[in-house]
Amino acid sequence: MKLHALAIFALVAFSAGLESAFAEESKVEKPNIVVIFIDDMGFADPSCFGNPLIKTPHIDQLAAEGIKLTNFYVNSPICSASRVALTTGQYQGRWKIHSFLNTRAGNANRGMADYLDASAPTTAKKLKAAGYATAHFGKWHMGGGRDVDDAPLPQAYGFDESLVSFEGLGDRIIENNPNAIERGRALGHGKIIPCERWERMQVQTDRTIDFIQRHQNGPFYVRLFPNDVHDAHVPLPGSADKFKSVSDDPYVRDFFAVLEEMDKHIGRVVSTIDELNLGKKTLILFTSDNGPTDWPKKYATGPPAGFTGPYRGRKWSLFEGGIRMPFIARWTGRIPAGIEDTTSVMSAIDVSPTLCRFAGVPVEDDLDGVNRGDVLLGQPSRRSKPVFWQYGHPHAILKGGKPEHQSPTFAMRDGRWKFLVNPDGSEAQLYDLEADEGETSNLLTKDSQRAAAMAAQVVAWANDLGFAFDKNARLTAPVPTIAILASNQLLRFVNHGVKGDTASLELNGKSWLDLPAFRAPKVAGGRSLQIKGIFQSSSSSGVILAHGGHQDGYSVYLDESHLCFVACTNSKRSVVRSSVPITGSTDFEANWNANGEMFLKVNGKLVGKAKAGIIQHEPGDSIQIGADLVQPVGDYKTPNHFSGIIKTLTFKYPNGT
Ligand SMILES: [Ca+2]
Repeated sequence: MKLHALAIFALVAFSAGLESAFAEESKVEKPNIVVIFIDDMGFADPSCFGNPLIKTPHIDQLAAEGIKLTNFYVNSPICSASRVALTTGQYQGRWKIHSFLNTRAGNANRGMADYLDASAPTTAKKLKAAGYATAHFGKWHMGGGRDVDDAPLPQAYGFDESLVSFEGLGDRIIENNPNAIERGRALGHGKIIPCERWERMQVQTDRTIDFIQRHQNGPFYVRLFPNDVHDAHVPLPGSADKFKSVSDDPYVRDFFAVLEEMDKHIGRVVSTIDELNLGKKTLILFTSDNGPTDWPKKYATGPPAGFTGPYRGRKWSLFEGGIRMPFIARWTGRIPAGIEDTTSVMSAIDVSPTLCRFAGVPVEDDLDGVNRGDVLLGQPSRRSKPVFWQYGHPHAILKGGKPEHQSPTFAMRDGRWKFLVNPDGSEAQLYDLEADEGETSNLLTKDSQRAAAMAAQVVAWANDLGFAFDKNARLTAPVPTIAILASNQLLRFVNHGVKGDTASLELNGKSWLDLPAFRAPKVAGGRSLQIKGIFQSSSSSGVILAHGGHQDGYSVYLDESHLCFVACTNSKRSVVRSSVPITGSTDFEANWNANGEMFLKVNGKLVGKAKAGIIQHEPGDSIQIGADLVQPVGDYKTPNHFSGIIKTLTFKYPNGT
């Protein structure tokens, strides 16, 4: 009797299983798919996500006809890396694209590939195999351009048609100036179409519309990846004037004009779909690749353009403003119109498996992303796995232009919890995003057990991806820092007792600033270096700054009132020393160029030079201001503290990364 009941139960369960499998099979609709991926658009740039100053009526209309997700994340706060994750459904670290793709040397220096390996899984390959017509129009930045001429064309990743821009190969639009066109032509592989910056989105949208019209019988998969709204913002001359009443800053007005133009072209794509009566057959996704720009120099004239709403951080940050993006999905009749999901976490790596499931295409087991189709169709759910991020040393040193925007290297989101930490355990931060969306209240010490458990998960993920992480590191909360300008970014030095601020550092003979090695810009291999500042010392000796030791490193220091610039290359020490003693407030500039020559200027005059050669290995340890710790670079004893004032200290790495 018992057996019989079980058998019936099994039979019922089996047929129910069959039924649901059948139902699932019959549900496959092979929708057309349009993916719009804006460049550097902030969470609150579309007015439907909170733009406080201007309207984006076409994006708003799209949102009103579909679903808005407010917990959608890209997998990197920078272009190339974010694009690889979206394209493959895998964390970009698996393909060694951790930051933006640069020149060959720039990629090699950061341990990065020159392009996405053509064997990577892509949505386009899978949809093409299932009968979709496929195309990519717009910014590529997954290989090709600059001096990289051997990257595969978009066709190698499953796209029948493509038109890219300067960061890609194949037919491409190139900025309309002779040098850019010449550089583009030199790479070969495709037709060069000269184009003004303000015309790019028009051209990219025209191609998208043409493709949709030609393939209206479907199914089609088309990606529109505009170069807008990345800076520099160059709108059609005169078109920004209308924003004079909105902003006094011409730079912000230009951004608004570019944003408005972008919005208009989104409207053209959606109208095309509706005019062809394809709304019920077409899934449209709209989002951005990372947060809005955050160059330190922009803060000199006002805040940089682009809005992140309530979120902390911008581009180059793993705080929410760098990675949480406005997301809209529209599929007329399938996605309820005008709804908003404020709880379900979805990530860019989920897009590929989600689209493939809608298209009835098998999804590999080794994708990091998960199918979030139900969420898009209006059924909120918890993501089955946490989302992880890595952005920073040694692959990327670009960080935000405000100290509080700069995040640790690793991050993790699991349900309502966000955890961030550096590979040495420093700057550990735990936030409850439901209670604290601005990431202001660090719960590390209040909920240390949760933090430790999340740290263990980050370590396991880092191991899986091949990132270095000290699993025995003690988690420590952020400590006070002082930011020093280095080329186009702020380097955040840990403050050990220094008074004052970025503009004027007061050192008392015991205090110093320390830039952890994982934040230190690289100098090996002939990267040029320039250090400038003004100092007034209250003693005759002391280190102004030092990086490294007697094997490889450099320092600027006072020795018996003579200013010295020393470099050690492969244990050979070269010293440039001012012949005249230094008194009072003194301007200095220390240069070490790519040919290995050192120059020291005092009060604008060259006081000495030397041929030091080139460092072959990174100094390895931290950069110190006001001391030389661990191993001395110069002929002095550690720590050789400086006492006095150092003003407007800046670093430049003219050909660094
Ligand atoms: Ca970008």
